[in-house]
Amino acid sequence: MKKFLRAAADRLGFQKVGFAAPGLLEREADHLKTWLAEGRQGTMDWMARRQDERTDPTRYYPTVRTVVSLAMNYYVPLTGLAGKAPRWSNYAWGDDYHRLLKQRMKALLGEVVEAFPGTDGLACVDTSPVMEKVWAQRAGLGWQGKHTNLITRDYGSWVFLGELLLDAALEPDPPFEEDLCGSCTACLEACPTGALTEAYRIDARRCISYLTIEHRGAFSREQAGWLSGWIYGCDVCQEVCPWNLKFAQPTTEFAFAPREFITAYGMKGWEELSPERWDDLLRGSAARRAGYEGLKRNIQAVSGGRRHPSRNAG
Ligand code: B12
Ligand code: SF4
Ligand code: SF4
Repeated sequence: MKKFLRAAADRLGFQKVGFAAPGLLEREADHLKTWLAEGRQGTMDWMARRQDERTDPTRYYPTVRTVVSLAMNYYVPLTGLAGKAPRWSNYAWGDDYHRLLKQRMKALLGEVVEAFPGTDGLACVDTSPVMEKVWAQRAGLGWQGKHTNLITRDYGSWVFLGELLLDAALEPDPPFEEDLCGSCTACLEACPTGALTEAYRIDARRCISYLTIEHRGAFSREQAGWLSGWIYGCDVCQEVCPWNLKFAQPTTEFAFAPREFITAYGMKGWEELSPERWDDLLRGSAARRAGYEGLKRNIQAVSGGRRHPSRNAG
């Protein structure tokens, strides 16, 4: 079944696949608890819910016997755009990855069920209570870098993660035990807001990605000054990572190609965005997550031109 899954995942456009035995994530549950107790999740209240399920897939999907971890490369080499406002993160240039990965994983599950009758499973991408980076590391796909993202040796960190929770017990792959960050601290130094408070620890409340995508409500003056030109997401800590500089490979997934208006719109175009135009332009895009009001708020903060005074502006 592992061989079958590997071949089918490859055919469906996943670059990496690995297998891990489900169970309680003791150490990570402690980290999550501390993170929440410190309020680092900001307004993401959903991160505090279903903690028992998030830290143990057998609580979420009791029949799970194997976590199949999958990664898909989404990198589009357009970093020339970086550095100039308005900035838009690579992961949201094309079609919504949630939908694309879910469809592919459901197809993968369908193939397994057909080939191995009696097997069942569940496809998870991002929104399920599953600690995806942790499972990817356990399944041998890569390691969690100091910027907290999962880095692979062959594609860097520009990969989306998803899991198939399978009810069939398969031999686990060796976990990725090395930490290949070594003495590098490039991401910690480059983060414009100091959101990476220490290696491997993020304070989402200061993270531009959180502020522009997940934060609900208006910005305080201080928050508005932190965006450093980004109106949707932030890639600074990934752009400076030597593993990305050396190993990033262009995606072959057409659906992730940038929508032209995102790369072509200047600040003025964004400032004039109406709700109708927003609805039209961002149909099927992950960037709908912030809502029209959220995106307008981000645009206003960036066009105000304020930058965080005490840090590298990215
Ligand atoms: C919440 C969330 C966010 C939040 C918080 C980010 C975060 N690092 O948690 C915000 C909104 C800021 C965010 C931003 C982004 N996200 Co996000 N996010 C998630 C989500 C839903 C949950 C992550 C989580 O569990 N956080 C809880 C905290 C506690 O975990 P953590 O920071 O990873 O900390 C771990 C370790 O660092 C360590 N740790 C913590 N404290 C300590 C202390 C010590 C001493 C040590 C040694 C270790 C340690 O333990 C923790 C548990 O393993 C996942 C999807 C999922 N279901 O898993 C996507 C996910 C992580 N996001 C993703 C992406 C793409 C992004 C962005 C790149 C998007 C963008 N361009 O704007 C940014 C990256 C920002 C960054 N530097 O992390 C991808 C990452 C893919 C990858 N290759 O890793 C995921 C996996 C979604 C997906 N399906 O692909 N995200
Ligand atoms: S996404 Fe941006 S703000 Fe968030 S930790 Fe990385 S560099 Fe810092
Ligand atoms: S920039 Fe350096 S420290 Fe940060 S994740 Fe990449 S290799 Fe690790």
